[in-house]
Amino acid sequence: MWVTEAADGFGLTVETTRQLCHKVTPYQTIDIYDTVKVGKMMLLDGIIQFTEYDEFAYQEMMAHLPLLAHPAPRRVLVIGGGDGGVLREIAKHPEPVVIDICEIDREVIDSVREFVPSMACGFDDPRVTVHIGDGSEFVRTRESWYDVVIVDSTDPGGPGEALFNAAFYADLKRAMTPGGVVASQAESIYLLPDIVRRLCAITNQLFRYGGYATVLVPTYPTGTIGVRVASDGRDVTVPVREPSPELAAQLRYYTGAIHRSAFAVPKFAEPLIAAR
Ligand code: SPD
Repeated sequence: MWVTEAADGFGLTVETTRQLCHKVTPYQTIDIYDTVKVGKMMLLDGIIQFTEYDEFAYQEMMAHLPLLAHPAPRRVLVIGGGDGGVLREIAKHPEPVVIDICEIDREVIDSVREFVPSMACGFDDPRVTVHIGDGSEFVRTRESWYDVVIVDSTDPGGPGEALFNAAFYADLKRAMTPGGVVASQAESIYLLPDIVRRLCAITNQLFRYGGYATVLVPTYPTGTIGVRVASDGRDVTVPVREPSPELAAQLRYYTGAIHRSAFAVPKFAEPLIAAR
């Protein structure tokens, strides 16, 4: 059976062998398949969130870009990210003492725990505390607390909608320590340029430094996705620390060289990234 993500006038089709999970929750539908080529694959509301084949690229860049752009990230927050992949990457760092996650849909966590342990292992780190709730409300409960915030959202339109507006980012900035770094799922410059522009405009208004990093992920439509990284503290396009040998040995995508090169954008995308 071929399963297609079809959205925004574009599609990406994957050959599956078996459906492992189908749930309808108050927030979204959750589907997990086994596939011929790309391992287990999870979709939320019909949109591919990860496949085991290439998820490392996205999770590594979402986590290591902001963590290695901060000199000493002790408290880290993930908003969304209920599949655990970003947590798994954060847990490879010794510096954080607090790793909080706020995921709106407990069923995402439970489904991944049951069917995709290679992702859900991120929840096993003792520094991780899980909060079930709306991330846009959660950030209002903290002030000057997190050194790094990672917004691992779905696309706007579903439960992720609230994570793409200016009020959310203003609250999020208040929840961050001075010089804190935020990294957000920032869509594809080819598929959703208006969303890229909106996210960059919001964060350009709030933060002094920023950049849009391209990540190669063949199972996202167009084969690329972006990570928007921003901070008031320093230029986030250059790592302040290199990965330790222990960390580097566990990585398949992120290197210091990738960090320094990923923020170069093609000419047509320059106005999107500079938007205000
Ligand atoms: N267009 C798909 C965007 C998916 C972003 N979230 C992925 C979650 C992986 N942790």
